[in-house]
Amino acid sequence: MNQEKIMSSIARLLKENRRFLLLTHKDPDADGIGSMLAMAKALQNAEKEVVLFTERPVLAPVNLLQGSEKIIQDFAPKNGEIDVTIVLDCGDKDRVGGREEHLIRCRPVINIDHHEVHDLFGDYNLVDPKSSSTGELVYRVIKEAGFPIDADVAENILAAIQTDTGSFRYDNTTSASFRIAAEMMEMGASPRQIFLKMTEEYSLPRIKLLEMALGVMEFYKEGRIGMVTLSAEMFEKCKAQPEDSDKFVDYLRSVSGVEMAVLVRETGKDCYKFSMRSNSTVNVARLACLFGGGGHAKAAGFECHRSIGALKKDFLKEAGRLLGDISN
Ligand SMILES: [Mn+2]
Repeated sequence: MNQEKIMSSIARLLKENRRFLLLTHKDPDADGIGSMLAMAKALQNAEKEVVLFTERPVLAPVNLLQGSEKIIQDFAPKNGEIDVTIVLDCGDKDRVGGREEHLIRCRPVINIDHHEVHDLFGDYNLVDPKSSSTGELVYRVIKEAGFPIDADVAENILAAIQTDTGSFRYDNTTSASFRIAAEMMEMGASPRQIFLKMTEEYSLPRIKLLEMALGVMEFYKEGRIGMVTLSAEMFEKCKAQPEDSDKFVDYLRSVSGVEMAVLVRETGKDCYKFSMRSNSTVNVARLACLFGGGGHAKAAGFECHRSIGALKKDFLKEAGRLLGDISN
């Protein structure tokens, strides 16, 4: 099925059904939650019933988005209680967090996403890696279904696009992103308000952790790879939470000559999460795939259960190979 056909099938499903379950990936970001909230409000505006579910309560700053208080963590659907499940911004069935995985048995499942690596787990997969964000795709679906866009829908769509494009700075920004953003502003969304909501004042633990992170920067392959490894002990020392290291990878990325920035975080005993950003044509999603992860060409990640020494060695070998392919 081509994209237009999928789009119209999805729009029809939305119009013809009444009870929807909305899910996103675990540790959701503003694109996941913004897409969920925009879709939910648009469906409600069309007299539909929605259940918004995440396994864990949504954290700051994403919980500041309009309507996030409607997201619940306690839901076990009875037979026939849900007509359609919509999974947003999730390219991998395993990334739909623990209990959500049970929930995606409420079929049919619509999958709306823009990840490059994708296992197409839905019955209807609207997957477009060229889209800056899932928010942009949600906008197109809402338009296709003819549901009205109010100020709340607009705020959430703009928040999704604005954050996934790094405020329209990243390579994934297209003229379509600006057009949709402009329309959302006309509907009442404010980029300034979204910026203020999404960029909370930084906590002291975060700054202490940042100080440590900058102190342990490492560079490999003639400075083309920049890496920071944060141990669980470092988080403990700073009394920092995992989300406090969000965006640290951008510091590495800003170092002249760095083509690939990598933030490694210890998530458990001999368990590490790698977040990668590409500054060049190197496709980090391909690298993530080799280690069982996924993502986009410019931003990807994976989690691995191994000792850090062996893991780093293997990672640098594969990363070096990928960089070698580029320079040749
Ligand atoms: Mn996204």
